[in-house]
Amino acid sequence: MLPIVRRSALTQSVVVRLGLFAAVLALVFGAAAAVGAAVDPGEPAATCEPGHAGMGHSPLGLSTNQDGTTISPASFTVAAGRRQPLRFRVLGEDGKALRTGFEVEAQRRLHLIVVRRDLTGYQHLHPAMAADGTWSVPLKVAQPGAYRVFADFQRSCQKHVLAADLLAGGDFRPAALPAPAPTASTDGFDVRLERPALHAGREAALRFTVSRDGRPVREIQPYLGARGHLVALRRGDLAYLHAHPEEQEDAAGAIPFAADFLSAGTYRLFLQFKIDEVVHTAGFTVEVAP
Ligand SMILES: [Cu+2]
Repeated sequence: MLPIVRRSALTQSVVVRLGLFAAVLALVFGAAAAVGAAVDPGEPAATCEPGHAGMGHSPLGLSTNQDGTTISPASFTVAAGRRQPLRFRVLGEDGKALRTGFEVEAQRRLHLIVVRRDLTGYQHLHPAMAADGTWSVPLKVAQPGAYRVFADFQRSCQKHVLAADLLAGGDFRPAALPAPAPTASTDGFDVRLERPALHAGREAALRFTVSRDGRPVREIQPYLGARGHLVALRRGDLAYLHAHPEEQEDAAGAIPFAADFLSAGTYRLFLQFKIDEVVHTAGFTVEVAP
């Protein structure tokens, strides 16, 4: 069900997967009962063939439209430094707003990623949809610049990533992309990325471990039904890769992913993980060789 970045265990039997799926559903609905509206109750989770949705070899997130759907923001500008509603619709082939058919994936019907085009200011939001099909979410971009907004959703087991630019006027000072490094620090945590050399089109295991003051942190809470959430964006065009790990536990407390980078280039990885009810984001730059 993941397009480009995906778990390696594709050989797992469908029976085992369905068992896991049922267990996850039970967790999801149990959690939903406990915390009310935290889990999107909209469309039922789709029972897609593993690895089916969006499996393909064209990059996602480079266009406002894909497979008959189009993102239509209410505005293409935003004021930096102020929280304001971001509104958009997803239009179907007839130009009308789609109101149904958004399948729950990673506990939500739609995931919204916002990042400035220099790959700073990453945000992961979950808009709500009104009855007329308008999605909205409060958004604050800290600094002026050109931002990219990605609407990530699944319809008919097909991954869609529609993207549009959102411009924040002012004194834009692009940041230099950090050099590749095996560790990143965020909110007092140190995150280490272990990986082999990365090559275009070749699956590679990515393994993240979290520590604080030199000691491993194993109390990583589920976030969107998984141990972590990972988005990779390609420098230059912000092509979009996305994954959720399938495994709930790793013997060493790590957060494992498998990534299949489509093409050579420089990518920025944004790992999100949850500890003590707070979601943290760590960024990594990686080079992918041909
Ligand atoms: Cu999300």
